Amino acid sequence: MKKTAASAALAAILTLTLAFTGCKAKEPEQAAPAAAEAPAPASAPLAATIALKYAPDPPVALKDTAFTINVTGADGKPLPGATVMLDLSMPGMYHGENRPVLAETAPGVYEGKGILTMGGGWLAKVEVTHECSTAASEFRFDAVDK
Ligand SMILES: [Cu+2]
Repeated sequence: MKKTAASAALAAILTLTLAFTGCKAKEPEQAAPAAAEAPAPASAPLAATIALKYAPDPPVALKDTAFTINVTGADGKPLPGATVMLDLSMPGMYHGENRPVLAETAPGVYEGKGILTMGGGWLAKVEVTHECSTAASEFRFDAVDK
């Protein structure tokens, strides 16, 4: 009887593990055989439109900038419940990792505050993951010194 209980617990753990790695479990099915092709994305592409806004516009270096990311699904409607990552960098210059924390403030609207540490050209990479599929967009903009 003791062994049965242990087996049941193990089964529960396995189920949980499968639930958490559900996205990865699908990868072998869709793995592309051709080696010469461009590197395959980590997961299936997501049909989504990503828009980025910032306030103030233009952003001011070393002051809070509010970032608003609107995600629209293939049906043209806001896409709620996605995981959105915003990565800020200056091309050709390393300023450390700069990924403002975002929260969904309305369906399909993801907002967060960040600080741009220098005036000049910035690159915002936005990655949206929804139900194991990912979409990414890049935006270039300038921050000004006060
Ligand atoms: Cu810089």
